[in-house]
Amino acid sequence: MKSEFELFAAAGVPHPCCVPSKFRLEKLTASRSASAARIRVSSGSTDNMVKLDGGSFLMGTDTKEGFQRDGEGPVREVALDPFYIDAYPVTNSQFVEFVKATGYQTESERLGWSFVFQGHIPPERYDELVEATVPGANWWCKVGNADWSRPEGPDSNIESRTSHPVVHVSWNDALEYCRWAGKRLPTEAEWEYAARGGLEQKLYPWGDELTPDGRHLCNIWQGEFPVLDLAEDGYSAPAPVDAFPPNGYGLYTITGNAWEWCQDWFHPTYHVSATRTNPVGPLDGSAKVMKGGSYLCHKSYCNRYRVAARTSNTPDSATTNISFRCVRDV
Ligand SMILES: [Cu+2]
Repeated sequence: MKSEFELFAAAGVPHPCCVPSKFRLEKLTASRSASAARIRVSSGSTDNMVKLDGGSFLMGTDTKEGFQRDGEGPVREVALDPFYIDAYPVTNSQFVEFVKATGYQTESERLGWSFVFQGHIPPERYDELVEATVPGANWWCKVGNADWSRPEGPDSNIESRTSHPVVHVSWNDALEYCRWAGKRLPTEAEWEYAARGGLEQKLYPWGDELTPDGRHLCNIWQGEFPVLDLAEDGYSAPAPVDAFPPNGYGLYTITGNAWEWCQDWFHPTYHVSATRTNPVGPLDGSAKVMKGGSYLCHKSYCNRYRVAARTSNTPDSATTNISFRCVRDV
């Protein structure tokens, strides 16, 4: 019998090293009906949001750092209406408020497991906690009862992590949070425009140099993945959402730290001929766009902490390095 992980590969779901997939067909069907067209939402509070003017910007990259197979190119001019975006990713304490108000159970809770990074599991508890690993990416462990409030499984908690991005949230979970907050997920174009912070065609939200004057400006992996994390940036797991200086638009930890869900379905080439005014991505797909990279990204295999980088995951997937932030219309 095929393992569930082998089934993802058989279904042709993108499966990059740093974000494993859960992939349940019935969840995919439900997500498809929820996400086909442009939505406009403007009821939520604008506290801790930044209003961006929109207008035209150059999206994507044609540089050698870009992954052409991901569809990072070609560079194209995209026009956006003004919108508000959260200055920070949604934190654990904000997610607590949402769950208290609604009683919402995340997909990881209902499913009874999630993906935990091997380096966060105490070696002496590995055999007890790890039910399976992902073939070809065995640093991803299936851990029972791991979820947003117990990120490393039973006995773990978020008490000292109230200002960290909420993790183990699927795209479907993120959508429920947005609905409650009177907001929505950013489109990929909105996310990238915001992440660029007003700079044109730079690799990172602050410029082209990863560590200007030796300073770390985002939380990614230093050392040898996946065995040695030197944590030279100060963190070997998600950092508080305000751990690094903001970009030119006042947005914090927009790259590195945790991947951020976008509204759009992922396709490697759809955008080449699609509309360039308020684009929302393909009408259908099997995986949702994620942007920004995470604390597990390293240039030796995945320098997707660049603003033009993109990856994807099925809308029911969740890991210790996926989070989101919200936008709302003006
Ligand atoms: Cu990565």
